[in-house]
Amino acid sequence: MTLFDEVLSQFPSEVQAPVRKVWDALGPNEKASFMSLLVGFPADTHLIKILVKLSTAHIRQAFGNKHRVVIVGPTNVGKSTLYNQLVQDKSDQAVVSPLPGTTTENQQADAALFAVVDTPGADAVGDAGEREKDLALSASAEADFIVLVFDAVQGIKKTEQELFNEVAALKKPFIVVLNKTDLISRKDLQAVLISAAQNLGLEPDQIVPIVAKDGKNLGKVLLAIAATEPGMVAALGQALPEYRWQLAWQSIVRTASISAAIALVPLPVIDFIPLVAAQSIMMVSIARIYNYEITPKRASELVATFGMGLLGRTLFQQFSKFGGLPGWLLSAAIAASTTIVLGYAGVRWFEKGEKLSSDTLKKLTRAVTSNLMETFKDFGKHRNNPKGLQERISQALEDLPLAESRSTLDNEAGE
Ligand SMILES: Nc1nc2c(ncn2[C@@H]2O[C@H](COP(=O)(O)OP(=O)(O)OP(=O)(O)O)[C@@H](O)[C@H]2O)c(=O)[nH]1
Ligand SMILES: [Mg+2]
Repeated sequence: MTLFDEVLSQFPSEVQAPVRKVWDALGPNEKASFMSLLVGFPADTHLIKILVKLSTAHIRQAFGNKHRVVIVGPTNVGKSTLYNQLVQDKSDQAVVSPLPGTTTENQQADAALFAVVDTPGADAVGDAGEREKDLALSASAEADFIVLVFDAVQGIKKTEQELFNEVAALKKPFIVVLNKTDLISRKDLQAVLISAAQNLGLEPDQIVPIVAKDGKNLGKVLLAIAATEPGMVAALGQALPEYRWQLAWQSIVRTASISAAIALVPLPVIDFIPLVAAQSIMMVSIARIYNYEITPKRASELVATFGMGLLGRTLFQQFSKFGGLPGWLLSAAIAASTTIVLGYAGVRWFEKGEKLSSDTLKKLTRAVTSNLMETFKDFGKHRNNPKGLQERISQALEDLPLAESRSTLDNEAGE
């Protein structure tokens, strides 16, 4: 069973056939964005960077001097790769290479919430190796927090144990991360963690498996760093509402594009069911962003309580009287605007348990529809090029200023 079939099976049975029809009619891009909505809260580096950026303003107010986070570990375990994930400015990036001993000096850069230091491998032998180890350990002695990196494939042997003991003896807050876990098969990962923990005298959950190369689990490392400093936790907390909105907005705008695409599919059964299905998936992912778990079935009940389908039809009748947009394009605009407003209503619902009144929903949807009609008005000539049209619509939706700030919607809703 594919992921799509699995989700579809959770919908009420009368919904499944029309949704399947629309699914089959969608292009690969829409299918892909639909599926990415299912993943919900993404642990993706790009988003973590947004969170850090949003927190920076708060942290600047809270601290004069930034905490210093030092990355140490044996050679070639991926310390510089992890460092590069954390630094803000591209020009501060460290050199990464498959050759052991690439980094030979300590280097420091701004990582927004804190300053981060990359060090040479702390396990090399010989005179050069000794010097590099001294550099790494002296940076660690000055650290406010230490990230001790080991290689998941290499595992924990005598050298790693010795380095661990030396770092632990500094009595600084630190975490142990096991990098390159992408090279370990899923079924072996737990055993690798258990064995690494055993060799270090730790519990397996005290070791964070990461993939520095693609940022996997970077969020856990950041949280561990933040947890040692209450001010940092507070800053992240203050940034969280904005961050959640940006995450939610990504779901909303993707669903709005899909909704517009659905409205453009010439179906024998024109109705709102497939739209409701897409919107329900959006609600599931918004719910996850706000730490609620709901099923698509529960989400589709929730979608129904907002009554956006009826509102969409009423607006369609009203707006089509004015002309301005051909009917097929107007349906796409309305499918998108009702989805956007529904998404916003969902955010308010999960955020504060507050249900926007039907008057507010109407007012918001009118405003967003007018705005989209204005944006879509030149798109009529692309009717015969559905792919180009789709792209234009998606782009127009992505360009709405709502991603950065939802204040337009809040104002309109009378906040
Ligand atoms: N598969 C995999 N490779 C990684 C990962 N992180 C880093 N690497 C690779 O490991 C090699 C060493 O990475 P670096 O970041 O230079 O390692 P380092 O610890 O800074 O090495 P030195 O500076 O030599 O001590 C490079 O080829 C990286 O591309 C990862 O998460 N997965
Ligand atoms: Mg390096």
